[in-house]
Amino acid sequence: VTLPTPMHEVIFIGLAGPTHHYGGLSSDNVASSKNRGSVSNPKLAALQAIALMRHLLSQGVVVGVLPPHLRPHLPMLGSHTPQDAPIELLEKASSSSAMWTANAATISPAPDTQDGKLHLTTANLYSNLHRRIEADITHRYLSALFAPVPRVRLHAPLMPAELLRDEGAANHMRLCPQHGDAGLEIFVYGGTGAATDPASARQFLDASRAVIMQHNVSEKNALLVRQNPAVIEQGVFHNDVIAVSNGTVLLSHEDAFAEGENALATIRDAYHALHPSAALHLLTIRRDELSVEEAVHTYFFNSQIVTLPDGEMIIIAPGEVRELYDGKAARVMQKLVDDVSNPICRIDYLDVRQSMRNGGGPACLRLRVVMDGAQVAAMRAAHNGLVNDEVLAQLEVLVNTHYPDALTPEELRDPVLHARCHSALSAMEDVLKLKLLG
Ligand code: SUG
Repeated sequence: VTLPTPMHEVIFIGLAGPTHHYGGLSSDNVASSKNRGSVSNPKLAALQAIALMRHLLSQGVVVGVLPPHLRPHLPMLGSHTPQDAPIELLEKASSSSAMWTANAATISPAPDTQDGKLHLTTANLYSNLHRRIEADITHRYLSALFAPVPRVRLHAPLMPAELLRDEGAANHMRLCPQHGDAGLEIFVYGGTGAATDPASARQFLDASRAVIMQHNVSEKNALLVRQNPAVIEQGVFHNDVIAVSNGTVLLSHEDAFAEGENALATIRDAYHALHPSAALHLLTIRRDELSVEEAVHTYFFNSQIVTLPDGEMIIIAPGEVRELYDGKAARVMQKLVDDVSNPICRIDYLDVRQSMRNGGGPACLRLRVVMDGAQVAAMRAAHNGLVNDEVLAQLEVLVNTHYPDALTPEELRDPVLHARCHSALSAMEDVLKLKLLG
């Protein structure tokens, strides 16, 4: 199969919705549990995502947006109204968690698949009720975004079942010389269904296998790697809290994988079987440089490593990396930049604190989709899901108009808030030229 060139890595950023709040809904997620009940700022959360999109655009990246879902999710409330529903139920039905688009889907770019198509599988997010309700709506959004794009196969979420727990790209990494070359896709799973699985394992082996199969990823392009069960219990609920990849770089903590150094050796061998003499940078952070606990609190690994049009790489890190532990994590990161033997040449710190307080860093907020030039052009022609400065300015206006700037969980009952959710999405439909409501 010959692929149209050039290939772009398109980065879709998730936009927080007007009900973004701190309900402490993910018990395995340290930040979410810790900030339970505190006052959120939905407007600021959305503006921070827009600033992230603007920053990526300014670096020459092709940027898309994944809009928020209409909340509260009324079917979840059953016979209740938002006014009389038990607060725990209303919180779940009102979560803005679709903003973490690393969990929206798993992506296999065309160069890795046997049919030469771009494959996406919407994640079922089975593990948590407040996230499970995202799957249908995300699938509808992805269908609308990708409908006009040629050579795409979007797969429905895997059956919502214990053994098929799937949290999408947060547990998926890809190594390749250039984005348009054949990649090694690394599927990291935390559970197998065994009694010894960590209670909070969110990605199961059978789900990863099913995705590999339906994406038609060739055997030589896919690797299954087991996450270290011990770190899952220390707050590493997704692989992207302890490892991140881009192009020829895999940055991981020495405690990330169950098989430790052997996992890295397997990755190296599989990569060189695809690209025998190509460079590969396996950058490992030792626990005496940064403990797992420090990694979990700073979200050091939940950074976005991005290849710029000139081929250099930057790392977009959350401000917490430099603010916590007296800047210890920032010094570790700076050492990576100073080391000229790897392609990472700059750190850009971004403030995504509203999201961070729910356990979502820069890497959680993005879904990477490698597309060819014709696919990007087809998408641009059909709607405004791929943003430019003008679209971002319009999104900013509607966020400033419709979003509250302070919200406690109890205020989720406010009927005015529900009206605002609806009008925000309706305004977003006009800006993005996409159907989002029902
Ligand atoms: O699933 N937080 C999300 C954070 C997801 C981060 N994503 C990645 N690591 N890729 C989660 O735990 C908390 C919502 C709340 O408490 O209201 C929440 O769902």
